[in-house]
Amino acid sequence: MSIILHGYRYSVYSRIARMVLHAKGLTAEWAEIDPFGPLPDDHLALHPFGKVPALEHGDFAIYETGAICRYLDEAFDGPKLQPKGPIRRARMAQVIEVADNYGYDPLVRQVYTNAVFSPAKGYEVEHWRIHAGLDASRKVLAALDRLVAPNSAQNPTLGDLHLAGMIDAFASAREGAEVLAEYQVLSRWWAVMRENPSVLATRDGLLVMASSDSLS
Ligand SMILES: N[C@@H](CCC(=O)N[C@@H](CS)C(=O)NCC(=O)O)C(=O)O
Repeated sequence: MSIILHGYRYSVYSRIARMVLHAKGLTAEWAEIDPFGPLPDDHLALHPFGKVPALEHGDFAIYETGAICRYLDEAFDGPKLQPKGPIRRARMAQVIEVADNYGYDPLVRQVYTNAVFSPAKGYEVEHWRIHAGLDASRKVLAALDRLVAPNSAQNPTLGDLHLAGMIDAFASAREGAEVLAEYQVLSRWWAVMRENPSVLATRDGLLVMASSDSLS
């Protein structure tokens, strides 16, 4: 049965699903969909909230990145990406929830989109959003600094891969990298995670900051 991943090349969440596919040694057909453009009915049938990613595996279809990744881990052979034991498993789930509910907006939508993505694409930049995102990121990074186990990057879980997608986007903005460096556990974790094969294999959608770009 084939796997189809419906995603957008620049989407951090689609990249998280790609990282998990890579870590599991799976290949999937890629169906490109820009969730910010007009959406065809067949995508809305797969994802009623009109976002990406969505995954099909034979007759089974699922959306929401956390659920997709858990399905891939449990339905297929390959390295197990969820720790055993209730405490480590709960901690992993907590990292994913913190990243989704408190991290994505400041780290990705505010800082990465406005400091890196929009300038690279020639879109209008809302500078105030970069400042607001950097401010809001501190509380999230401080919380993650207490939750992430630095040595978990050696054998990454779904939580490490999920968070890596957001941290990579954030740290690709110079100002984001500077703020991240203030958090020692997270920085040590990221120093290992950024070299992870699944992180490296999926960096193609991440745009880079031009050296002339700066905050103003
Ligand atoms: N809760 C969703 C969030 C997915 C999401 O926000 N995806 C972004 C791209 S990274 C998207 O489709 N945005 C389109 C929009 O917000 O209209 C998940 O976990 O999959």
